[in-house]
Amino acid sequence: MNILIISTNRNALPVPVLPAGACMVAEAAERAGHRVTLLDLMFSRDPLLDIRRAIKRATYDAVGISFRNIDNTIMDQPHSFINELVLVIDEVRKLTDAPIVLGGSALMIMPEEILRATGSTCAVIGNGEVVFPRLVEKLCRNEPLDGLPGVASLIGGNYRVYAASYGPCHSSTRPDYRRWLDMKQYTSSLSTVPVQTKQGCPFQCVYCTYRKIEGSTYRLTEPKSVAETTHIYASTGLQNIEFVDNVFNAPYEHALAICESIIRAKPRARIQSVEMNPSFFNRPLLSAMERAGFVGIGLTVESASDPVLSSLKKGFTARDVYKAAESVKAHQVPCIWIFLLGGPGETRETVKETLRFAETSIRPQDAAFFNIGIRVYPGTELETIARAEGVLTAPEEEMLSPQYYLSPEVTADWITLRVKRSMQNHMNFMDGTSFSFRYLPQINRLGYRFGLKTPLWRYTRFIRRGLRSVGMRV
Ligand code: B12
Repeated sequence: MNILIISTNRNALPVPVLPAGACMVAEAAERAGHRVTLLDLMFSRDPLLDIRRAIKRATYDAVGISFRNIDNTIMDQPHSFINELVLVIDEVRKLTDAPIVLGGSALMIMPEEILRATGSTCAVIGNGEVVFPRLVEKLCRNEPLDGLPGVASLIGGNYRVYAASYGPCHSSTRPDYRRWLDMKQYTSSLSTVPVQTKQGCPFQCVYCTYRKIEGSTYRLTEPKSVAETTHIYASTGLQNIEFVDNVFNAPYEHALAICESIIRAKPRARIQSVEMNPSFFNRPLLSAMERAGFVGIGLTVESASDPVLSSLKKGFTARDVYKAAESVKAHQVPCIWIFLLGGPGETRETVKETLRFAETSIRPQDAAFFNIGIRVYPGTELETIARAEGVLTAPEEEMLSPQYYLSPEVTADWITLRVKRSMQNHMNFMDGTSFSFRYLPQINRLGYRFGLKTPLWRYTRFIRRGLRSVGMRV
């Protein structure tokens, strides 16, 4: 069969990300004997024209659509990507009768709402590379989809989902990105090459969608295979690798074993992971990470205040956050600290507590990112809390448009003011406005041209100073 896969993500903030999932699905469909074309819209100047050209070039039996982001999750500058998706699907439908299958992380968060919003009938929940090849066979033979795990359908207004299909971790398949994507564009935008060392997330954070996307039990990739993948990418010129796990350092032993395998394999890779949990974080792990070639890490702590950490169900305490800072200080590797202010239980006092931590414990050469307000997704515990507190009144079907939780004890203006005040004295601090700063793509490209290496957030204090010297209020 002849299959077209379209990766719809065009968001270049804070950096363009490679459509790893779409590439994996494309390769899996090819292994199943199909002919596959992948159209990546990331750098397209005219996406609808490119779609028209691609579809006129061949007759397709099925079209897969990859949808990564519903919105940018930045409360004071919200941007939804749903309309772009609707335009893409409408265009495809005008040009071909081939069945359309939706997939991607955003799709899995709100499959029914997205099927309804786009007038589509079929989507994949779980590992696309396992489900998609089976699904297209059935679609093309006009067989009923009943009972196919990992398929959601909306037929005659009735939504049905057959149990999600979470297969074994797929990172042993390593997409040949150079074959599918314009890697020159990604490299010169300082994008990193995504690699998953595991799937599944057993943590219970009240706001999170990861369990919905990847399931709640770990499927670990063999450390040796992760090291091999890293080696293969690095030796073909793709040195900037990012481990895109939900949490890289849990299970702790797995993270350690990966570092040890990489140390043995000696790839010339520059590795990052910005999803680390302070509970499983110590100096032996950091030493191993440094020896393995980590050039940037991120601690997603969200808060440094116990009442907030407890109501977010983060599973660690402010003491763990302070301890993690001590470990970071004893090492060289640059670290970005990620905070989420305004969650349940947040008060002026708890915000001050978190900012006090950031101001006193984060090294000037590191960075901090403060997000204000938490995107609420249907089915999460945060949705229940938000409804009980009267913070959220929109019905579930309207939650595709960005809905945010903010603790009734604080206002967005007050938190923003406090964060901005802190940013005045700490040039290495950023807020949502910095992350959605519209010149970021140009800054990334300029950085690349001047030979700067990713992660660019290492240079936050210099970039902010530079931009302020030309009158920008960043
Ligand atoms: C790592 C990560 C990042 C890294 C990416 C680094 C990199 N080099 O790729 C960074 C930190 C840069 C990042 C940034 C952002 N991220 Co992010 N990120 C993730 C995370 C944790 C993993 C993504 C990943 O690579 N997965 C591995 C790949 C292989 O999986 P996949 O792409 O989902 O593909 C599988 C399936 O989706 C499916 N599939 C995919 N395509 C297709 C197509 C078809 C046809 C089919 C059938 C199936 C299918 O099969 C694939 C293989 O199994 C996810 C959460 C998650 N667990 O998914 C959030 C997530 C995708 N991010 C999210 C967001 C919001 C963002 C930002 C907008 C945040 C911000 N304000 O800046 C930016 C956007 C960046 C951009 N340019 O688009 C949200 C999106 C939800 C939403 N609200 O829209 C998520 C889901 C997290 C969340 N909040 O719930 N992110």
